Amino acid sequence: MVNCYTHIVLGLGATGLSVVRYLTKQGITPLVMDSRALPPGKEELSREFPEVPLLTGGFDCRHLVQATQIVISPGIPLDTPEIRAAVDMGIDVVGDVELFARAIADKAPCVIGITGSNGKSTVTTLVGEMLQTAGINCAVGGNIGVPVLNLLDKGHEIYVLELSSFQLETTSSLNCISATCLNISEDHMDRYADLEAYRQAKLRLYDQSNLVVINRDDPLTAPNEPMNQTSFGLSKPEGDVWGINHGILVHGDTEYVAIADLALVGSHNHANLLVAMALADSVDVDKASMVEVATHFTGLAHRCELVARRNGVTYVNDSKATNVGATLAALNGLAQYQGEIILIAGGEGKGADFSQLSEALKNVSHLITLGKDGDQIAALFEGTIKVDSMSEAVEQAATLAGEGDLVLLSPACASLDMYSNFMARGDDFRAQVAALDAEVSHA
Ligand code: UMA
Ligand code: ADP
Repeated sequence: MVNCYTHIVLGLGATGLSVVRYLTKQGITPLVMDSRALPPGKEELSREFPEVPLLTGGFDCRHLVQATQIVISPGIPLDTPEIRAAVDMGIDVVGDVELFARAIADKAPCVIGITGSNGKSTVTTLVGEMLQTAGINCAVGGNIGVPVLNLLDKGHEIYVLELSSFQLETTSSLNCISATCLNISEDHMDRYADLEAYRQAKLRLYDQSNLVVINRDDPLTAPNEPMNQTSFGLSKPEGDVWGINHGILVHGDTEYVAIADLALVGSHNHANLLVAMALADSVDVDKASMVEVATHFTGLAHRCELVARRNGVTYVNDSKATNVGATLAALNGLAQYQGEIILIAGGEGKGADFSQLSEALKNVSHLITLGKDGDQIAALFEGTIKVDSMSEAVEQAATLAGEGDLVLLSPACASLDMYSNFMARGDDFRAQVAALDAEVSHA
């Protein structure tokens, strides 16, 4: 006979810890399980919650079958056999976002939800900044890095949430004021049967929103059936939707801000700004606040971030390009670049089909690959230089680059084969670029 726990938390990363904190606050002592031998939150759990038991190395079914609620972390697929069995038994299997949704269920709608394959963090941050500039007390969180349960009980009027397909799989009760699916391109193909299964996980957000903001330029973002909707796109708007007319971001006939005055560059960022404005508009943010942010926000770290100019060579860190779509956006954005482009790519491919990169690679003069699936990208480009480390990659790039050229780290892959996350990879790139200067000064 095993001890019986009504609540089980699966996964002990950032999410698992936030769930334990939330449940214990309500007087519930959950059991925590993680399939890893040494989950990242182990020390913090024993320090903060010594009374909460932790089982590692797998999910013990004897406990699972006795629970009334199982809260799973986004990194654990619903299809894991032990979880599937629990769902089939009728046990309430939810994610942290669903707990959050239930916790605010008696309030008026107060969530803006953002999903999509690329641009989520940028748009989430933009919306948060626009609301704050307009004097709305809002919280920003979710997949962007702050578990949603950590945002509760702090007196916020509006929650701006970045939501991943993983989180949406286990969420059904969010009652959003407005929500968007920014775009759909292949990602996480190691977890989904196909692109459509991944898309449907994302579109679950629409069923939980009073207004949906769809991307006119990406038919895959259209809802399964007509809804209360508006749209954004790079074309001139027809009617009361968001678009671009004669180089100006507009809402219907109303002009907001000229592209020439934006702090962000690249057409994908024009789209990001348009949808951010549409979402901010859904909570009555004034035009001046939107324009203020659009003209000052220069972008997040690790997303096409300029890290150095050295000997006339520009080094750009796009480590957050963890899928093919993001790298395509970076390369397409640089299509008019005058100098040579040296691309560093590769990492954990997550089952992606890299062939879509072939066309864009024609803009690249040299390709340097690294990581677990680097060879798959190397196969698309004649003369690829294969390396084993970031330091080698940056050294090779620096040797190849001349004045006016650009070295771009945009891996089209996740980082987990070599790093703890995309930030660590981007930081390594930056450090290796800085080390080039040290080498020169020692020479
Ligand atoms: N894992 C196991 N066994 C377990 C639990 C997790 O092997 O029992 C593995 C997962 O497969 C994954 C890793 O551990 O590789 C981390 O998973 P997790 O669920 O513990 O992650 P958290 O630390 O809780 O962070 C999660 C999100 N991570 C994932 O969805 C993988 C974070 O998004 C998010 O910021 C955080 O919750 C707060 O909401 C990160 C991410 O990579 C940035 N997201 C994916 C993406 O953006 O592409 C979806
Ligand atoms: P996410 O949170 O969805 O990963 P980010 O805003 O962090 O999105 O950006 C991730 C990557 O996608 C970066 O490489 C960035 O340059 C690129 N990107 C940003 N917005 C878009 C977009 N609308 N379409 C395609 N790529 C984009």
